[in-house]
Amino acid sequence: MAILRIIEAPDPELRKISKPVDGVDDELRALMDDMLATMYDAPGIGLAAIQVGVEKRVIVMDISDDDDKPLPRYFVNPEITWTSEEMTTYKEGCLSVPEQYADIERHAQCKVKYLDYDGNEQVLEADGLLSICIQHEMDHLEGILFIDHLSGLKRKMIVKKLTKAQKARATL
Ligand code: GNR
Ligand code: NI
Repeated sequence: MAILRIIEAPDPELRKISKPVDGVDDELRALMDDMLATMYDAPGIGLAAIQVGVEKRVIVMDISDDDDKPLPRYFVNPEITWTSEEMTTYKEGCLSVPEQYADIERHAQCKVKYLDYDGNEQVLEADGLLSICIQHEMDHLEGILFIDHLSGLKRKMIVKKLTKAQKARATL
């Protein structure tokens, strides 16, 4: 297993629309293993393949509490088939937008259809943090970041901070 480099905004790679995969084979499972290791190492609760530079509709996730045993989840070619009218707001962060957090409004519940680690079709009804995280990761597959849900000014301030931090690191 390998820890992969996580791409950070404003890298244009993050704006790509990820492509469906043909099916789940050993090569894709190896990618999902590396993504999960990268996510745990970061640490984060979700990771989309495009965040490690792979343009595939693949997501890994684990929202279990640190004290509980790990509960890795794998979503291949996920599709949201239903969202609730009820909305919810949560302070989100993103491994590709380091150290920036903002309240984001999303659907409180959603249903998602996907292939699991073994390539079997699954449907999942999610609420709470799971529902939020699924919508956050689905956005990545469309090249959308959580900061895109903010007003122009708030977004610009965050992008400015990121660019400044990157420049500071580059001159070290
Ligand atoms: O680790 C993460 N935490 C998080 C918190 C609130 C809402 C969404 C997330 S996902 C994020 C990891 C990440 O960037 N996934 O794309
Ligand atoms: Ni993210």
